[in-house]
Amino acid sequence: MKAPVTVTVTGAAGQIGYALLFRIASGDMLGKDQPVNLNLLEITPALGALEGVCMELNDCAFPLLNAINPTDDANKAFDGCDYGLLVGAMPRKEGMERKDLLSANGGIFGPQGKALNAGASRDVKVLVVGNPANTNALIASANAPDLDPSCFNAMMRLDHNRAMSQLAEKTGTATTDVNHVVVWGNHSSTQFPDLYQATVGGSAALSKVDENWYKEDFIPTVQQRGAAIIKARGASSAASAASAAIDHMRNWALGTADGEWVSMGVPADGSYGIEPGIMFGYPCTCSGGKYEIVQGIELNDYAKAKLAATEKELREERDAVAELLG
Ligand code: NAX
Repeated sequence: MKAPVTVTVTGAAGQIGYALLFRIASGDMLGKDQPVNLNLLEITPALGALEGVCMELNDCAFPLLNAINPTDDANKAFDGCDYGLLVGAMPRKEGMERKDLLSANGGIFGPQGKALNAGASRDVKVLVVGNPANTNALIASANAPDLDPSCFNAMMRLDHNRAMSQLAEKTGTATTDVNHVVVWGNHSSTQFPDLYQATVGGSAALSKVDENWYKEDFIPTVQQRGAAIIKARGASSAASAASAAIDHMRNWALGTADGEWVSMGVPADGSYGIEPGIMFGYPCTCSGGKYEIVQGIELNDYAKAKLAATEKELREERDAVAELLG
């Protein structure tokens, strides 16, 4: 058996946390041969609820769960952290402007970035789930100057999985037949779910569905899936978000299959004309614990315009939190 690694989850008593922790502890994220220590961060008023979650984790008697450390102290939570899932965030409240939401979250992700900088493993993998995920990831990274920016990702995987599933359903295939779907840009309604490279059973997806369905039905369905779930369930997506976080981390840590692409929010590096300084959803492959942005995709004018719109939104978000970026 391997030595245990430390996984820190913030917002651990929330609804995504509840769907996430049991899967991490059962080995779905890092493999059935990888013991884990769970460092669980919550705000002080939620420590009681978190205690209940810890009781349930214990009651599962998971063979891979080495230790559980609940706390309301970010420095303790991130001490020795190998994998960080930053789920806890300030929800948008009635009448709150986007700028207020961004700076309220800055008050969470700035200090968490500093705590990661102080105590985490130097090749920690941090996935930001809490919204606005891309800009929260940027804030955390900017506050962790001693960690390489590539240690920080934002979650686009739920959008990616939603796109895969919509395409499989439309074409009467399984998600395992679908590949090279990309969700570019921001985890918001400006995201661009791209089917121009996508394949279904090895053939071009757009030879199997008509372009009108793609642009008028598929894209808005994927972009607005979160709102549709809230309407149907009366609560925001939690199990699917947790599952996407597991998928993202598993691929990042253990690799993607040969030829498989996954969408990851990563620091822009100039690829596809996106200037550095924002966290942008790109097609990626992973191996040896590192991600790489897929290069060489030809973007048509439609795709270029969509990328420009989501890039613009991310730059505006970044500018709105400029004072938090050091
Ligand atoms: P919940 O409100 O159920 O849980 C959030 C938890 O975070 C609460 O228990 C709260 O006490 C805790 N928290 C708040 N501030 C904290 C802090 N400073 N340190 C530690 N914990 C803190 O929300 P949930 O449904 O679990 O969603 C969590 C976040 O995920 C939200 O920001 C949500 O918008 C975001 N989502 C992101 C998705 C993505 O694809 N990137 C999709 C799903 C989800 O909407």
